[in-house]
Amino acid sequence: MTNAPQTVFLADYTPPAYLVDQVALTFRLAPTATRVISKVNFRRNPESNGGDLLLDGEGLKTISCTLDGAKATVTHEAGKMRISADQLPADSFLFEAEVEISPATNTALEGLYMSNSMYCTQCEAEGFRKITWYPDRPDVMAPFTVRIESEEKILLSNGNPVASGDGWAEWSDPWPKPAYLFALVAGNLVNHPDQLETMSGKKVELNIWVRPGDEGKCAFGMGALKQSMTWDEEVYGREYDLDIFNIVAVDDFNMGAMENKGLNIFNSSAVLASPETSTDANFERIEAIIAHEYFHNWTGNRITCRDWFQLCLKEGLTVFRDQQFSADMRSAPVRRIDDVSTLRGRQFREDNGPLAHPVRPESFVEINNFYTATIYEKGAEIIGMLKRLVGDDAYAKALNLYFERHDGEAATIEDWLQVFEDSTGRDLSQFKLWYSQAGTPRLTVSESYSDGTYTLNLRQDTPATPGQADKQPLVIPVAVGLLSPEGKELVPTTILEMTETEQSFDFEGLSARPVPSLLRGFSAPVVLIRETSNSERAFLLAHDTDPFNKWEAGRMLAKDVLSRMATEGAEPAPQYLDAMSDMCADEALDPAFRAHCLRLPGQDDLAQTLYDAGVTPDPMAIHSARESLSDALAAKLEPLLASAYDSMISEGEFSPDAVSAGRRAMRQGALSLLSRIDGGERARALFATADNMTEQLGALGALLQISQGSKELASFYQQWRDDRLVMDKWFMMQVSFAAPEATAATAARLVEHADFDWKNPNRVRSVLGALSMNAAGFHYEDGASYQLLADCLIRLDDLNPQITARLSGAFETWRRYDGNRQGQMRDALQRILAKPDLSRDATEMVTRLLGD
Ligand code: B3K
Ligand code: ZN
Repeated sequence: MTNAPQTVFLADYTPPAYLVDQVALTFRLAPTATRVISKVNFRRNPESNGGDLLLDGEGLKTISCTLDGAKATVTHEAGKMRISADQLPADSFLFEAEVEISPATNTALEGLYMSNSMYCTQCEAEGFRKITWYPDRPDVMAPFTVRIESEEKILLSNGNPVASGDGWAEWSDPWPKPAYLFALVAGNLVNHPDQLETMSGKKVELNIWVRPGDEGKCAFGMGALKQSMTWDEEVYGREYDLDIFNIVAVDDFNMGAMENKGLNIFNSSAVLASPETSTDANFERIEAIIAHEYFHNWTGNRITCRDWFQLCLKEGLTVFRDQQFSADMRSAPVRRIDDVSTLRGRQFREDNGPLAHPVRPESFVEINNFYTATIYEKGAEIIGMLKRLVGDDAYAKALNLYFERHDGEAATIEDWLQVFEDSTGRDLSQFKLWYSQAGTPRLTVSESYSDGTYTLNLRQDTPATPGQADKQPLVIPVAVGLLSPEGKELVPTTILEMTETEQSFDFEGLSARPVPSLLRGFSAPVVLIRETSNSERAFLLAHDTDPFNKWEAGRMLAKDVLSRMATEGAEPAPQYLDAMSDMCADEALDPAFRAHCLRLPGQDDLAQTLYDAGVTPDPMAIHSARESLSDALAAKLEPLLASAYDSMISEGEFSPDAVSAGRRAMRQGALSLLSRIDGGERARALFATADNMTEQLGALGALLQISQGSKELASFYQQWRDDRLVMDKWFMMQVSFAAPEATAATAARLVEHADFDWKNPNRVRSVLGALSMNAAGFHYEDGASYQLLADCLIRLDDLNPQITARLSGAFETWRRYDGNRQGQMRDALQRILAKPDLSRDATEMVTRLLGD
């Protein structure tokens, strides 16, 4: 059985026995019978003793297989082909194979597959083995040449175009790369062309390839690409290294996008944009993903990972780089707030549940299950901490050394840290624990003040996680500033470097007891615990000079108020409402920032906080508390909101820039609250006149949230039924805004809708992803959502294991809840596990979710 779970361990890593000098591939494309002819020049790895040649392959129909032209005798074992050492002609030899594959029936969207009659590939992590026999591991790097034979109009692969004729094209990629970066696209495509001159004066041809009809949605993405290329030159000194850079938009894609060398393949949702069809959030996400994939050219492609355990080497660093880019393009404080919110919402949740794993895991069954918030987001936070500890100049120096030393290599976390040790002289052995120790550290703070000296006492502990009972103290950079009781900055931001379990830090010569602003800019991915008062929080919301902590103070205040409302039936606290009123009225604050402050902490954030405090969270009580507090905010802030709604109106042509988007965000925040008072009058008017998706969808959401908008929903459908990406929004909105008791039924109805498509990951996510994110609806006590999700995942698993496994993460918080809900979620998981032939992906996830 090919799916028998086999665990791979980091400790078992051995270098490849054979390296590859050159690969030549020929593709004769046909929907159900594509021929792949490969010529691979192997050479024994001088660092290994040789031995048998082992090649990876999955679902291949092998037509022929030769060694230096002679038929090879092969044996097969668990997804591998073995050619015994005695058949291998010499230290270097040519392996040739011809195989047949069926892209049209490949619904897993891994390997070569078809999307809307177009051929495309996805090879990371281990998809190349579904294309042909090859050492499918990232430490085998080689230059590739590719010949595509097909009647399709446009034929693309990695590298530079070499030659083409009627029904064929040849590409050559001079840069050695692992197989996971291979890509091929063939289809009826049109391009949005442009070009860019690089820092050394080289002209690079740029293209975004789309289906006919989508040409008008490429300009924004192209702009983002050019900005990314220039930014990487200016900030990291990295220049692009081929004559051409192609991006292709694909409708059926398992994730956001893929950084294949010179041929990035994008989920159409992550590249196509227009004011009429995309929201401000879409524009921002597209800009970030284009940058992310482009930045991989150096952090991922030129320097890749030795093995998949090192995934954070490229992903953590590339996320960190795209976050820096977005901060430079937009408002840095608002970007930081968003990044931390994502981290807390996804990574903290993961780190506190059954799926917790180190940023560099030590074992896996299915590597696709490890493209997680921990590896991406916590991986990026580790880089941020490193930069904070060594300083900006030392960081820049270390990065230069990294590029110089490891260009063209498949590297490890040890290599990465060595570069920092060598260039700064710092010992990073304790810091390295961040890579191996899972779990979110708790940083408990107490303080004292006497005779002008203020002392901060810090204690760190990291809770046990699966397989890791005992934790060691980490290096934690704690950025601290002190404010005077009048709200003046007494001590500017200072980094306290914590290395022990308990440590104290003194600040001397103060004239009065200061108010501390701790963990400024969220200087480390930890949970801060400190006894404080809501007056102090309101004070910091009003006076903190650190924008992140200013926002954080408002969030903590809201969380305290909501917790009391959810558990003690408390009333909305006037203190919170007053603080919000002052904040909202402060015209000196960026509208985007104000919009962020107005948003209430999420349902899941509150559930985790209550759980941490030893209270079993009641999703319905949290939901009611959030509703009541929103009503109270609306009532208290009405005049301010009404004037913001009127004054933040955009004039002139729509522009997706950060300032315009910030004004729209504030206006939307106001609209959403005001609808609770005006019965949806403003929202209906806006919906009727909006000429951009941000406002149209915002108005629809404002109506749905007060259980109105059915007429608007119907007209939205009529207007957009032919636009797949907008229809995803139509599906998603209905589930996201469904009332708790109606959520499961809404989702159940939508998966039966004529426009629902089980084979399209975006459409599946728009219903099932939204179902799991509507926390009150997902956890509604009848358990209907749990059952529906289990039914859907059982159905989806045969089509797309990766998406099935990912969506099963909806159950990761099951242990937080009461016995009834726990039992229902456990039953749902067990039912999935019992499905005959459950994929390896889903088996691993569900097993981990259930735990021991
Ligand atoms: N490297 C890809 C992710 C591949 C996921 C494989 N299951 C996209 C990215 O991180 O840029
Ligand atoms: Zn990435």
